[in-house]
Amino acid sequence: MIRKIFTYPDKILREVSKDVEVFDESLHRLLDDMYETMMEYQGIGLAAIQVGVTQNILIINLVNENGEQDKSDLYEIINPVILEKDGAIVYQEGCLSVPGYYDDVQRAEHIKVTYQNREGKTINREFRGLMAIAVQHEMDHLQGHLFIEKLSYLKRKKFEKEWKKKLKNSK
Ligand code: QAP
Ligand code: CO
Repeated sequence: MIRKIFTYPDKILREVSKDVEVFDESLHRLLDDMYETMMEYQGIGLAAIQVGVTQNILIINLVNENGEQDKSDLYEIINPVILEKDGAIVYQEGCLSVPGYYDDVQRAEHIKVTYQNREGKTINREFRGLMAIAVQHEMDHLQGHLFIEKLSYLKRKKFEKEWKKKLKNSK
C-alpha cells in the first residue's frame, strides 16, 4: 500500500522517533509499504516518520553500477546507532519531504553503524560514500531534522522564500 508522504513544513517531521521493540507482521507490512511508497515517488531513501510513523526505521535502495535500482540492494535499517564516523563528503541532497529542492550538505564519508533487520537480528556494518550520506540523512529524520537545517543562514533564507512562493502557487 502506498502511504502519504508528509512534506515540509508539516510539524510531524520534527518529532523524535522511538525504538522498535516488536518485530512482527505489522512491522513487515510497514517496511513493505515504505518500499512501495519510496519507489512510487522515485526516492532512494525513506524514514518511517515521512509516512507519519514515529519509529526508528529507515530504508535505503541506491542505484547500482548498471544504473538500476534493484530490490536485492535494499537496506532495511531499524534502531540504528552510529558507533564511529570520520572523513568528510559534500553531496547535493534532496528529500521526498522537500520535493524539488536540492542543495549541498557536508557529512561524514565513513560511518560504522549497529542496527537491527526486520527479524530483529543485530547487524554491524560500515558504510562509505553515498550509502554513508543516505544513512546519516535518514537518521536525521529519526531525530526530527531535515537536511535544509544544515544550510547556511543565507541559503536557508533563500529556500524559505522559494518554498513560500511554491506553496502559495499550489493553492
Ligand atoms: C535521501 O532522498 C538522500 O526533490 C533520499 O522531487 C539524499 O530519495 C540519500 C526525491 C541524498 C542520499 C543522498 C527528491 C524525489 C528523492 C525530490 C531521496 C523529488 C523527488 C529524494
Ligand atoms: Co529525507
